[in-house]
Amino acid sequence: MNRLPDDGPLRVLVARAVFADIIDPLRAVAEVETTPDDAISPPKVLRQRLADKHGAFITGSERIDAALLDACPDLRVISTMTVGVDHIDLAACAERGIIVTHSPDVLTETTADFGFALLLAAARQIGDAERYLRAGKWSKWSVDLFAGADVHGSTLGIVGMGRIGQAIARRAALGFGMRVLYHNRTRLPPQIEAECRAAYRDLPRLLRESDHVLLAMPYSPQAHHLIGAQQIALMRPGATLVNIARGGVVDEAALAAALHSGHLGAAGLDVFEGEPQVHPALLDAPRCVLTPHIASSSMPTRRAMAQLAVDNLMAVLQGRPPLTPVTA
Ligand code: 8YV
Repeated sequence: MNRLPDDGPLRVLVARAVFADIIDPLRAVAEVETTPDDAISPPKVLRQRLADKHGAFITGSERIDAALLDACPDLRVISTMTVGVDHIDLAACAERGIIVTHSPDVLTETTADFGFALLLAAARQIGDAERYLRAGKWSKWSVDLFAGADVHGSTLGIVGMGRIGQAIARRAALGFGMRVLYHNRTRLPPQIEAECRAAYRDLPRLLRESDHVLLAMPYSPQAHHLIGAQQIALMRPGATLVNIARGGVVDEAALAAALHSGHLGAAGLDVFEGEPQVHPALLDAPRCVLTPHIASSSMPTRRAMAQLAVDNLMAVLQGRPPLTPVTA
């Protein structure tokens, strides 16, 4: 098991440029190597930078695998400023006694706001409409100009009913009078279902019964391309697909084809399989709102995520239990 040294300085890498005032207190407990240019270190460079470190502050852009860990014998704690941990090989960390922490809860409401914003923007074709106006194409009012789908009063199917899924369900049911269905690996206790006014469905049924489907589950190999051509075919003609989970959950070529063919009414995507590359067929798909992985990006929330990541790191480096460890 990797241990902290009894004497000698602790060393930490902050792998990206994050709020200096939040990072600075780390300097009281460790030597801190920062990344002022915000460059993403390629795997080999990340290995070199972490080779002599005891702690790492990372984001979703840094991939932590067994090969990297083998090059970092002193690493004791990895603190990621994300709720999702699919970029970290948790088993490899556990084998080496490396503690992994993440930043849940503080981003739940902001991310739910954004999921809802994407749903509204996609269903009401705000992206296409804005580009049309800016391109000088608006010459007259017409009866069906960007006539999209209604969100209020319709049926929302949420796939992944964790904290963020539940926060979206509350917005949908209480704010927009929607009927809410959900699918999750495990069914929620009845009182949470009642609180969220959400009814459980298996995935095929949820896809068949929903006007809008929103993906909010964690990524795992089992979730890879969970929504492919077959699943999209089950969705209602004119339905909306929103993805704030991870790009790999959706077969992007199949989704683009369903938008081009007109089977799907709209899509709202904040995450992509090859981020920051976007599948070219999505770039020119109609009725599709695309955003650069910003669902948690309000200033107060990004600061709270960074603060929690620092607090976790400090706790472990000072021999205290972490606030929000990742539990496998
Ligand atoms: C992050 C996210 O912004 O927390 C997550 O899992 O996907 C986003 O909130 C992103 O991963 C950057 O670190």
